[in-house]
Amino acid sequence: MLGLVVDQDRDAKPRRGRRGVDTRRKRVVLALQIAILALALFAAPITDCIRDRGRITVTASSSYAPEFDAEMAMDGVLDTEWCLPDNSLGYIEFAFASSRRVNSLDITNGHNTTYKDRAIKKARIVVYNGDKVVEKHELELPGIEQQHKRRRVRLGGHRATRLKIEVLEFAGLGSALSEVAIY
Ligand SMILES: [Ca+2]
Repeated sequence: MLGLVVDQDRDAKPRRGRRGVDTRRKRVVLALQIAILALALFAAPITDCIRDRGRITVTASSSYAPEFDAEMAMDGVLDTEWCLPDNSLGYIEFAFASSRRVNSLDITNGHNTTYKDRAIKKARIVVYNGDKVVEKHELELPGIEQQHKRRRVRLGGHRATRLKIEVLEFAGLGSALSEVAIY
């Protein structure tokens, strides 16, 4: 009798253990799936920033204030922005450490949640190889949106040393750019 009880316990314990392991595995898999989804949704700018750090120098015609400098458009953070002074046009330029092909551009427009909201409506993308213009592309954006939205612009794959975004029209109090990634 005692042996039977011990056998039942031996049978039962591993089953409980397996169920526990299976449950933990399911939780780990679910957590990984959520983490991967979160990375896909939110971490792309960070990944871009790490990839381009030290390889691209960002400058601009001017900026609203030091905390809105040109580098804010390529720092991997959506909530930081390059902003031009109120009611003015200008440009931002991305200079490459060495000549490279430029196949596409991901652009996330500005969206400042304070009362000073602003965004780009029209811009011209100009790709240079040295002093020579190798490509121009007109860009139209919806202006101020409720959420940051990343948009891809296909480019010609030319070899280039720098890329400039010239602001032609803005919405709200001026122009702003949250993030740019160049591929
Ligand atoms: Ca940013």
